[in-house]
Amino acid sequence: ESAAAGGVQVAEHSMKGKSRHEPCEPCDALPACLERQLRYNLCRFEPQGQDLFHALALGVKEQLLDDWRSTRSRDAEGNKRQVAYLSLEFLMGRALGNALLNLDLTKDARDALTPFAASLEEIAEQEHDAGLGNGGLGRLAACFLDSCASMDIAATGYGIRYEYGMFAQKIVDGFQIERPDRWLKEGNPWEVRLHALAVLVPFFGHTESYVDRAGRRHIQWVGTQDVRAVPHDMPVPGYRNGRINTLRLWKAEATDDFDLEEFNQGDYAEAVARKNLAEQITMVLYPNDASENGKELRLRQQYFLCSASLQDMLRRHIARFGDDLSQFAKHNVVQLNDTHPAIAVPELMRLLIDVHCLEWDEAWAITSATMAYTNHTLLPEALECWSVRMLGHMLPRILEIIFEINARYLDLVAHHWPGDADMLAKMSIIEEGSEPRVRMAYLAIVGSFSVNGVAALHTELLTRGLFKDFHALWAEKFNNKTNGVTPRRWLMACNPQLASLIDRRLGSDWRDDLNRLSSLGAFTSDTDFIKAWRGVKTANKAALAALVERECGVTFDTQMLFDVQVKRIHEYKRQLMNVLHVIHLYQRVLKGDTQGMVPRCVLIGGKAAPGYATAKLIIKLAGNVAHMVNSDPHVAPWLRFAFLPNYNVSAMEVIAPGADLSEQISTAGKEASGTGNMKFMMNGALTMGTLDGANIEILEAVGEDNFFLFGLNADEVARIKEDYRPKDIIAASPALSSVLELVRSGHFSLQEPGLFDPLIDAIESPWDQWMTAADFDSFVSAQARAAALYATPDEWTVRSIRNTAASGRFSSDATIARYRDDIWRGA
Ligand code: B1H
Repeated sequence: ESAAAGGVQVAEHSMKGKSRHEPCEPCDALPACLERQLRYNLCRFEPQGQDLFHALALGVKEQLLDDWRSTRSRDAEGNKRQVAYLSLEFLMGRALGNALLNLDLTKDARDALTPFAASLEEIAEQEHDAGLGNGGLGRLAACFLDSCASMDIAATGYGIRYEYGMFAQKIVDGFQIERPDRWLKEGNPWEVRLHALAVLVPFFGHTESYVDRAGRRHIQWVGTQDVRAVPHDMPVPGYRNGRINTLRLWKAEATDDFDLEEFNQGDYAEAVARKNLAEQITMVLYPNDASENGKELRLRQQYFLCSASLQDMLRRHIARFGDDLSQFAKHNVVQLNDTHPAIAVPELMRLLIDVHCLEWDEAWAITSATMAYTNHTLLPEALECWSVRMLGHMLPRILEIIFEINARYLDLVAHHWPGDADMLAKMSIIEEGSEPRVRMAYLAIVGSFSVNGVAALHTELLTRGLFKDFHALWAEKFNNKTNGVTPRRWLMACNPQLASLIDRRLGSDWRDDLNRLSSLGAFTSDTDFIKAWRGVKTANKAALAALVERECGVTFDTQMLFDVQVKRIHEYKRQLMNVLHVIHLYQRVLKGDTQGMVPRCVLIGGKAAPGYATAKLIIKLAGNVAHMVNSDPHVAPWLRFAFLPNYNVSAMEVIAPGADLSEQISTAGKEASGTGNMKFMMNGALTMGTLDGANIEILEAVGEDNFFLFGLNADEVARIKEDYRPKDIIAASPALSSVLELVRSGHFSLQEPGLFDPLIDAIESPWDQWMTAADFDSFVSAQARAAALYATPDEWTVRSIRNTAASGRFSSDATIARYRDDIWRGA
């Protein structure tokens, strides 16, 4: 059966027979379960390598299966609105520690491992990160899943089961090398493959119209090449509440409808081998954070995810309420994680009209009451546009529907701005030109009842700038939802020592409502508490130092200020400015100008998109500067510098607890929100930041005395852009001049003179969008203020406590509560 014609799943899931409601034997407690997994499942008698991890994970999965099943049936029978979080990325990291925390099984797991003389920490490290995302956007999706489950919201994450996740970064001679991330090679103990719930997704072919017996005209999408989408479910346990939500990841597989012609010619093996083309769809995650991919395979991934997920939602709805889809939006909401899944808008229209025989108007009412869109960036290079030609070839029926959506919507625009042809062209979903393109953000706005930004400033810039005209048309759609991070992974699990220190002072109520951390403010004159707090920080710094020693061969001293910037490498995030500051400190030490300096260890980590030459050159510069700094014994007492390879979720679990100072130094107006900033704050780091993204709200929450603010604000950046003269600024700054001169001189590229010239040229250019020169002196003096404060350890520690105390606002539970109340009404 063709997917386009029928849109039916390959096999209906049925639970005939008697097993469904019969209670079964309660499974063993974790220790016995672990033994059994090793013996009867893994068949290992002398566990080695990943064996114990696998056995433990399978054991934990077994412990949650009954709750998983009852969550599913409760949701299938209840009346809660179901949330579908559609995302091309879920940056989950490791699952074991988080599952043990949420299921309250940590002690059981330790007991279970005792006979094997293995520590839980050691075993947990065997798990491979699920790196199915690039950075903040993917990790936000993972934090949201944890919060939804913990807040008893019936939410399903729908994503792609990439065979290869985010590449592993190696540094060779200072250069980034990408290595494939075969995260599934030893199997994934958490996932459950559900072949029975597979669906077909159509591609290519063409459309035909026909008239049915009642005289109604219909469109048929025919001659399609169908790909099977097989769900692989991962459990998402809530925090000690018995809810187990689902992350449903689709894997692409070939269907069995082989080309008979090829068969008849005896090319059996070739015909089978050709089926691999279908499986390429879910082979690899595109590693371009905050920049467009534009590749045909990427569009296939997007449509594959959207079609499979919407078919799944429709099946569930019909199983619950029968064929009447009129109440679909009341019972379902789809949150689109950026425009990557925006093709869900026309796909839901197609399924409702072509497969479920609804009229356009009713289908549109349902679709536009179901979809909600989150925008995550204003950067023009990240705004997706798909060529009309490519869409017409790959998804002909979808393109027709997009044209129809656009035509009807432009009628509305014409009504609102009568006689304004420019407005029509400007606001059209189709960008005209020699190669017409579909503006996916516009499609998402038109098809959604809610459009949100991810921090107050970001939402303001969206409504005043990028989406100004849409705001004029539909002000009621726009709303802000400042990002957050889950306090389970980002405080309780990654920083157990700090969590238990807080328990000892506040009791454990804060674990259910992070706002209660504000009571820590009462202990900022308690010298014992200050001492204990610093003790925990020092222990965490030792763990971070051990990571740096192992990965970089650089020795960090826990007495020194730990100054950390970890995130994707991008010009707008200005790692380059951070490196220039390191060079500035290095020059001061060489000159003997150490008055007021404080010994400091600087750490930078992050991946560059493989095709992003400038970002890769910044990594190389960081490595070369680190080499010079670290090999000079005169510098060692004052300054150490390391570039940490392969920064990922698991690394952050060590880094955030061990940082003193968190670098959030993007050019104002460019970082939509940031979420790393929140993880650092929660773990008691002070922020060095610009007035950008959520930094503004962090500053507001913690107060100016507890935050190092510097640089231009977003309005100033926009204003100065008109007449930006970095050369004059550099000439007026002795610090910046001498730093740039030293780089220019080849001091950090003795073998390759001129290697870093492109980086310096960019700073000196009047077109430098990132305005490094404009902010440099302000950055240096904010860094000096940080050093001065660090010289008074108790003063610093008090501010560290205040940062954690004020971090409750940035729990993703608070964020999700607002999604639920304002957007997901009824969830
Ligand atoms: C963010 C992206 C992104 N914004 C395109 N946009 C991608 C865009 O592969 N692609 O095509 C991947 C990612 N990612 C980030 O979202 C923002 O830069 C952060 O500021 C923000 O905190 C995060 C979560 O909202």
